[in-house]
Amino acid sequence: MPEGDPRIDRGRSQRARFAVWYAPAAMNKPKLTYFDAPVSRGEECRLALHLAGVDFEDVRIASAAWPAMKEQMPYGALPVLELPGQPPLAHSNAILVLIGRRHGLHPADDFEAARHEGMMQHVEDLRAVVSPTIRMGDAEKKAAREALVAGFLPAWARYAERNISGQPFFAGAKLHVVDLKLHMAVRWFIGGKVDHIPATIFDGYRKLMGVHDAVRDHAGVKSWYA
Ligand SMILES: N[C@@H](CCC(=O)N[C@@H](CS)C(=O)NCC(=O)O)C(=O)O
Repeated sequence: MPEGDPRIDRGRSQRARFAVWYAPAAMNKPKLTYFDAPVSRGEECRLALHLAGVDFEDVRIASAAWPAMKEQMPYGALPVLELPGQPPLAHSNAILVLIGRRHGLHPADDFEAARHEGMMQHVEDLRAVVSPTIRMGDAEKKAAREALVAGFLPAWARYAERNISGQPFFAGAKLHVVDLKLHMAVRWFIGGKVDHIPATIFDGYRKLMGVHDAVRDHAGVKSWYA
């Protein structure tokens, strides 16, 4: 095939470039790598794969093993999805959108898809603000989280609420990957395990809590935890 021929295997040349830092292992089924905890970005990707009916290898990394692996990851973080014959894919939203597109869990309409992706970014914005408080000492953490309770978190929930267009899920009767992401974000706080943030923080946001509850009660989600 001549260079520039549309039939050229662009995937192959892309994989060759990745091979500089990533040596693909022989694999015959998708592999999702994340930390050994049923939370956050990794768990929402596991749930998406499970709901999509994908038979995947669920690789769980112990914290102690992570420093030695970090540089091997595309962006030095997890989750990472590996598909047979492809370079590893990082960033939870990219992973979720790919799974969603391939398995009917993300809108086919491009504008509606972008609207879902906007909400998925809104969840990432929340994580970017709250996650740094995890590593703070007690006094600093208390002050930072009390400030979040007074300002950022209610504002975040208000913006989420105003953009949820359907019921019980983000866009109506059907669950999409955005719902998994919203569920995981809300679940983080309402379990009452985040010090200095009341478990009731999102109580006044009916649609947001509705998405959380509808995902929790979804048969496919229940079967993942069964
Ligand atoms: N934008 C990335 C963020 C990934 C990220 O920060 N992952 C965390 C775990 S949720 C991580 O790998 N932390 C360990 C580290 O950064 O060394 C995504 O959406 O996946």
